[in-house]
Amino acid sequence: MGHWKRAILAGAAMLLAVGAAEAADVKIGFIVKQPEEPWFQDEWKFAQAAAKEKGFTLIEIGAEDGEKVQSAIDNLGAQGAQGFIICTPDVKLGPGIVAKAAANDLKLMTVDDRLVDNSGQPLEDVPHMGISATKIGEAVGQAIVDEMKVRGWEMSEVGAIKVSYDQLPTAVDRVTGATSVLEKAGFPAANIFNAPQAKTDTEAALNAATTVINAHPEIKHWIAVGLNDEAVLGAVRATEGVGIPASNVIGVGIGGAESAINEFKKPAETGFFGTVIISPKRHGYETAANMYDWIADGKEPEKLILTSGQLAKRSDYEAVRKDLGIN
Ligand code: FCA
Repeated sequence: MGHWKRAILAGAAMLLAVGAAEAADVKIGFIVKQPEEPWFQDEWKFAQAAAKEKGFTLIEIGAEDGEKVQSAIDNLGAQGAQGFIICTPDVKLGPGIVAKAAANDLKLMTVDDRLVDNSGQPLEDVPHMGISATKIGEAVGQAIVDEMKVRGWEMSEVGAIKVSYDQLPTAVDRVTGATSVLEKAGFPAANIFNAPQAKTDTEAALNAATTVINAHPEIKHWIAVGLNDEAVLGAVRATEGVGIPASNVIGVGIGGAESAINEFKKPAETGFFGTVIISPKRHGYETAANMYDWIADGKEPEKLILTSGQLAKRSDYEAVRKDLGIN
């Protein structure tokens, strides 16, 4: 072997070694708005699986408000991270998050909730993975329409609790998807009652739904929709709180994580009839893996990926979860 050939080979070996050393140095942050919510714990779990597989470090951070988001990003910068994925507590923080990420030289991707600019338009330059909110909402609405038929309910005697959180566009799309299918099926628009929740958790939904139920003693049966399982569970708890039997309630959530599963595992059926299961595996594993490929190989992630969902009921949720690879 000639002198120069050996030199080239040595150079190539060195490059490989540098590449490997870099992989171990990659640090990626995964910031979520509600760390106590099972959906986000699942996202973290699957993001950690990507970290293990690819050999990078994943830093999990919960940030419930704008201030925590700002300090989380600064912390990541100080720790020498190269990028982060965020589900923000407030999509209007968009321009601020972009600026903070740039100031700390961090690559940025969003998950679940898409950042918006000052006029409410999505920040299309930031790679995002979300759910196909309208379609999934429509699946919720269809599941409820089908079950009302099975139970032989007169739609004029049914009230819909629409647990809403209008500052979050994906929440608006989800519930609007559901109510549009209801209305197309002949559900009276006047029987759809708005229950705005102050926060996206079960307690806030329970409070909002209780107000609606108390205001409408004339309603015989109740259905409930919302942006996630927690919202619908809050509405179901509200019906229980005023003594409405489960057979008079059809709630269908979105998510399919532990909150829904615990409900399905209860010995007696509750008003929580089903959920459209979405994939924390795709949202956690894929965003983390895509961020890694971006940092390590300069491979830019797709700007927008929307994932789908699948209806599951008490009777088949285990099979559906297995199907989606989220066991
Ligand atoms: C939003 C909701 C979460 C989850 C996620 C996909 O962030 O708040 O519960 O549904 O979208």
